[in-house]
Amino acid sequence: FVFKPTSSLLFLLLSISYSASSVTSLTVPPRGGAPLDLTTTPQQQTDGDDDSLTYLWPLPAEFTSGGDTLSVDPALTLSVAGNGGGSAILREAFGRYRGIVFKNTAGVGFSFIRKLRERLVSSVSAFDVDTLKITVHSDNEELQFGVDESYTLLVPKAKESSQVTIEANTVYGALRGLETFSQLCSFDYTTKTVKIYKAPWSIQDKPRFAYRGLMLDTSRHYLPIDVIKQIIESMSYAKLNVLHWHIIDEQSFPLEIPTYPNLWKGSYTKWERYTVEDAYEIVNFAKMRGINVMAEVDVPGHAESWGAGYPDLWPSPYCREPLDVSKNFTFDVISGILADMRKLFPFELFHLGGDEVNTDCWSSTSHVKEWLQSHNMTTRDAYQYFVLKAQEMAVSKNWSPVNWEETFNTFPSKLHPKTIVHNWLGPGVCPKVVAKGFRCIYSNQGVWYLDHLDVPWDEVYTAEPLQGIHTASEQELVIGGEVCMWGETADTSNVQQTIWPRAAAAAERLWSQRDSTSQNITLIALPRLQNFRCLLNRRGVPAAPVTNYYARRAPV
Ligand code: CP6
Repeated sequence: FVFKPTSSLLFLLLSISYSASSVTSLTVPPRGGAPLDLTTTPQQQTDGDDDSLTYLWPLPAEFTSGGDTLSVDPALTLSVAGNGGGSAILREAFGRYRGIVFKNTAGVGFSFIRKLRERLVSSVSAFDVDTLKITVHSDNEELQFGVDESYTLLVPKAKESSQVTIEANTVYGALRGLETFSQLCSFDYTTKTVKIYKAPWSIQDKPRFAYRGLMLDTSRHYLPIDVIKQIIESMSYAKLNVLHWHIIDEQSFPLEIPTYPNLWKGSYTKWERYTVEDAYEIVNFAKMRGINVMAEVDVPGHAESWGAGYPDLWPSPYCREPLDVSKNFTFDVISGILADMRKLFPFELFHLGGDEVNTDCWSSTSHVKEWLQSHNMTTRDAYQYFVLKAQEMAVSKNWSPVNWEETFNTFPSKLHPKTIVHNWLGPGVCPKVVAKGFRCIYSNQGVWYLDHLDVPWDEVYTAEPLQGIHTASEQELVIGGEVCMWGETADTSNVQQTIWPRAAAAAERLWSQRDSTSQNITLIALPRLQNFRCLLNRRGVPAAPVTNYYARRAPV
């Protein structure tokens, strides 16, 4: 006797298992027409009049798609190949993405479903796709600046193969491919299965810029480790790859520095501070997601909090900023901080600040004034002296120094040749920086400062880091851009809503090819950004609405 299950018995079993999932309806009005269901793809829409609309964010460099719909096995198996196939980074990422893609099919162990299926249906798969094969050519897991993040993602035609393939040179390219794969997978609330629409897919992808950053400020408001981790996780959804950690500023010094243990007396409270282990955990968490952490020690301005533990760093108790340029002790402390931080931050870029330096305390404090006179320096000379000395320390530790643009604006020819200039004062400086042969990061405050709540998504999106730079050799010196989340008005309660979705607008500008982000953005970008914002919400990230309701109606 051979037990032959009917399909209705199998269906009954499965529907019992899936009954716990909830149904969510997400709709957005398209160009004056009927509501567009964003849980599906345009191919499924009855009015599907625009095949080019694809819900991927950021858009891949090159892709083609077809008209097939595939179901994906919730027991999707990972199969690896290549020298880097054994990577723990890859294996853990697959586990995370399986959790995301099959979130709504959860409640039943994956292996249980697989075994059930294999027992009952023998060799015939109930799903079109049951394997994700990932080939990683290199086993080098160093996450350095400019690491190869390219990948190829192939989804087969229906009935042609049950395997989706990702091929990448590095494990970090494979991570980007996994994210794209997860965005191709949609949960179908009717059948309670995961589907890939518009197969076959052929995607060849790589970033336009190597540096795609988000800055977090943990000095004005402390951010708990878990919140920082959530933000890092969400950065990987948008393919951002640098967390610029503005750890310290004048308001608080929350990081433990073993060589100068009194420094974190400048933290707000003993609960609002990071141990060395905390920092290590953040760096490692980011690395597992292909994200580098660039730490910042902002000198000589924005450093008043250092004096809570070492008041000698202040010119005087009555005049506390910038750091006292006249004392060797100041540079001993900076050197100690950098030595401790070098062990924590393997990224080859390190931010030394240098912004908004008001030297009044130097000229008004008698011992500093005397020092300036005896060294025949103006306050401007002393600012240059300080910045260059800090740069030398960072370079000697094998870092490329990054400085806010004031350093370039004040003494452009004196900066260390390895310097990367970080723009913020309007759009104009990167053309000048690259003309002088320095590298540049674009963060024009008019559009990429996220605490400027009045800047709408489309102004973030259309900001162009290469604006005004016309030769290929100069364009190459713009390594990318960064959105900045300053902390004066943001803490745990609102920081993610302030970052997202506008950081995603910048993320596509930085990842996708320039021509694909120069289309009619209301048609090509807005519906996908609306969808990406919903994706963030579905993944548990509290991203704010993209626009007010009426503004999201496209022109009729
Ligand atoms: N803190 C530090 C800040 C700012 C900068 N540096 C800042 C300045 C102006 C605006 C927003 C932020 N809060 N350390 C400038 C780089 Cl509008």
